This record gives sequence, C-alpha cells and structure tokens, in this order.
Amino acid sequence: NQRRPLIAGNWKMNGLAKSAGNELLELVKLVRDHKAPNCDILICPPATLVREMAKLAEDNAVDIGGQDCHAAENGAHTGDISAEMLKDAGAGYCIVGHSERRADHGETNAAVKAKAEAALRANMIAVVCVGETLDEREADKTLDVISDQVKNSLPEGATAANTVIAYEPVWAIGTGKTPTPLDVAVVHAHIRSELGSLMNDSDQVRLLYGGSVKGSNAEELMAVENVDGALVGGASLKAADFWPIVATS
Ligand code: G2H
Repeated sequence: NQRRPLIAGNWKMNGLAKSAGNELLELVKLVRDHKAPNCDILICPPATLVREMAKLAEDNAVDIGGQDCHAAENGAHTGDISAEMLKDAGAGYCIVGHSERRADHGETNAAVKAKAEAALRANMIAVVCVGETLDEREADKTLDVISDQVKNSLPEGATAANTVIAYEPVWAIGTGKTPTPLDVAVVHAHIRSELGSLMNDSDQVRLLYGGSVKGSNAEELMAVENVDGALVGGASLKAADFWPIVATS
C-alpha cells in the first residue's frame, strides 16, 4: 500500500488570530524538530483564519484547508464562501459534508457532492465526510447508510489524488465514545469496496477515521486495516494534544 497517511485537524468554530497563530507555529515547530513525519498534516481553521494560518505555515510543513465551501464559484450567496476563495486564501484542501453541516444546515448527499466538485474545480483536495447516526447503527443500517453517502456524495472526477473520504460515526463525534477497531475495520473495508465500482484507483484513496480521536486511542485506531489517517476535532486545537496523534504515523 502506497497510501501516505493524512492527519487532519478540524478546528470547527474555534480560534481567534492570536492564540490560533501560536498553536499553528507550535505545531510547525514540532514538525520541523522531528524532521518530516511520515504523513501529510492538515489544519482546517475557520475561514476567517485560513489566509493567516497559510502564511504561518508557509514552508508547507502543515497544509491548510477549509471546513466547507459553497458549490458556486461566486454570486449572490450572502455569507457563503466559494472554493475558489478558500484556494485564493491559501487552502489546499476542503472538508465537505461534515455531519455537523449535514445536520445543522440540512446538507444532502447531492449538496455535498456539488461542494466536493467545487473543491476539485478550485484545485483543492476534497475531504468528503460520511457516517451513520446512533439510530442507524442500532437499526443495523450502518453499511447501507455509508454506501448511500459514498455513492451519492463522491464528486464526479474523483481520484485518489483529489479526494479523501473520512468516516465519522455521528455518535462518536465529540462524545468521547469511539467504535471498536473491528467496527472501524468493517466500515473502512466496506467503503474501499464501494469505491472499487466508482473509481479506477480506489485502492489508493485515503480513508480517514474521525470521531473522538485523541493521543491515547490514535495508535490503536491508526493500526486498523484501511485506516489511512485521522480527522481530529477537539484534540487538534492544541498543538500539544495534536502532535501525539501525528506522531503515530
Ligand atoms: C469529528 C471530529 C472532527 P472530534 O467531527 O471532525 O471531532 O474529534 O471532536 O470528535
């Protein structure tokens, strides 16, 4: 397997310029001091901080990404931000379809697909999130839900180079609960097999696990077959918490 792990931090709606800048510089320093780790490192700050964080990470020790984008390139969409704007500010990746967007903003698979296509159009890598709710898991519908989300959220023209999939069980997000390694292995194998019928280089696509990843469980989760990195929320806000997760790669 040639898949280079990706350890991604999703800061969500957290961060003001000064303290965020300090954390980012601290992370860049850790990366430099420990030589190049064997993974790509990504931080997705709020849109207000993308340009500043991209400047601070100028040597590309850390990549910067957006957390969401509008599907259109520009236009009358008050309050929205296009993929082109994020790219212009220095983002190389964009998360789309995070469960908080799907739940809080009613984003459907079709909307997520359009956003992922916008990210590709702007020459960014799309990080497409999928994941089942607790009700769906308890009703034994996990794999059906994941299939539906993967098939219908994947952007047209997806390749292993421009698309990453993040599996984030909704019930594990910010709750401290994590699925067992076996649960993760089953879903990731399922996603890999679904991708097989949707793209040519499916064996090279990076599949991230997300949901309450922290220093103490990262090693176990990252060792699971078909897990090629992590999407980390709470534990990405402080460089000192995020670094031990990066260091598992
Ligand atoms: C899941 C994850 C990051 P947390 O949303 O996307 O957040 O690690 O806080 O569960």
